[in-house]
Amino acid sequence: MVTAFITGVTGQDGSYLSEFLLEKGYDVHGMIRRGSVDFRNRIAHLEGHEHFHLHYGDMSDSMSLVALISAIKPDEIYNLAAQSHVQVSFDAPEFTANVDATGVLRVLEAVRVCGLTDKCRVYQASTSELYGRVVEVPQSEETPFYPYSPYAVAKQYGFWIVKEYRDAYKMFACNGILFNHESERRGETFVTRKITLAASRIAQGKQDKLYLGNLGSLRDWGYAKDYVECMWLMLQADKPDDYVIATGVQHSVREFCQLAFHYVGIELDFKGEGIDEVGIDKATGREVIAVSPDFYRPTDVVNLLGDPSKAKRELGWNPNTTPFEELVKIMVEHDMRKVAEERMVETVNLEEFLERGIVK
Ligand code: F7E
Repeated sequence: MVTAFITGVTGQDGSYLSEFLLEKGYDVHGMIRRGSVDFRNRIAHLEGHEHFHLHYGDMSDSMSLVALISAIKPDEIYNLAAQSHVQVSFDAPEFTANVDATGVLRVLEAVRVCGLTDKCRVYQASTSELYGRVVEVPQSEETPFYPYSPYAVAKQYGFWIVKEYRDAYKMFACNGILFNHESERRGETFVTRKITLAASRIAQGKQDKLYLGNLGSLRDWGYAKDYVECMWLMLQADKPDDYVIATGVQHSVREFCQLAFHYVGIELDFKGEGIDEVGIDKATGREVIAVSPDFYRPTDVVNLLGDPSKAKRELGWNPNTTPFEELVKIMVEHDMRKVAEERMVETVNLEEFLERGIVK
């Protein structure tokens, strides 16, 4: 039986990857952090499975990583744990560096000091944010990096330390340069989920307006469930390498809004520019989207489009299993059901709280 160790198991990708590996007959071990609130909802349905095990540990705690890796002796490690919110990385840059940069080193060193360098294969969750202030469009494995946030700078260290361990110690370690990947399990403050939840609440009369930042930002959005397969494929290859994982199709935040609102039965018209731009419900003339400076970033990455040719060619991965339109539909249908179960917004403060997106 193949044994996998997943850091970040409670996240969107960790939960899909656990399901995927369990289905393949793996013994899956996940690392969780102790917290005062329950954040295990994405994996609750897996708890109790005879081959699914959870352990306490932390990316900032070398000893816990060494203890877990030496006890589990995994064949494959998927390092998905991160402070993954780009805007939050401006507010907590040191924490982000500790987890997203040095944390990767801790995992690699744990593998080495436990004597597992030859046995254990390592997948590192790298990111399209490395391309940052892009120097070319589309971006491939050959495109130079230009990280443009504390998050991306930390992830750049993670990327290079993986390459270093591959060269220096001949470790089977790979970087998956994943472009944005979304789903009905996406965190509620990332832009796609924020939009599908707000569209659902507005359609059901539970929210008045959605406040967003840069509507012109362009992203290559794929379905997270499809992307976890590629993480696994990378570790099954003959040799370790780095791969761009993307759909090769690009849309703006504005287009995402238009489609999500369309699926809840609201056709949008956008008027104005920059901070004055608004989204209007064509049928009623009501303003349902407005721009707020709260959601602008000090430096923003605005033109991401991936070229997944290498993953397609070398790993046989299909980048277009779930097209953009279907992804948005899956998310909206899920959130329409979720919102239908929510109680009515009762107080002015709570309403404001919801409208403004709670936190960035
Ligand atoms: O922003 C713009 C925002 O927060 C997308 C993470 O998984 O993918 C993710 O990072 C774009 C940005 O994701 C709002 O300025 C406008 O240009 O959904 P996001 P992200 O920053 O691309 C990469 C691949 C990762 O590695 C990260 O871990 O949308 N935007 N208005 C907004 N973004 C948010 N969050 N909220 C807004 O109101």
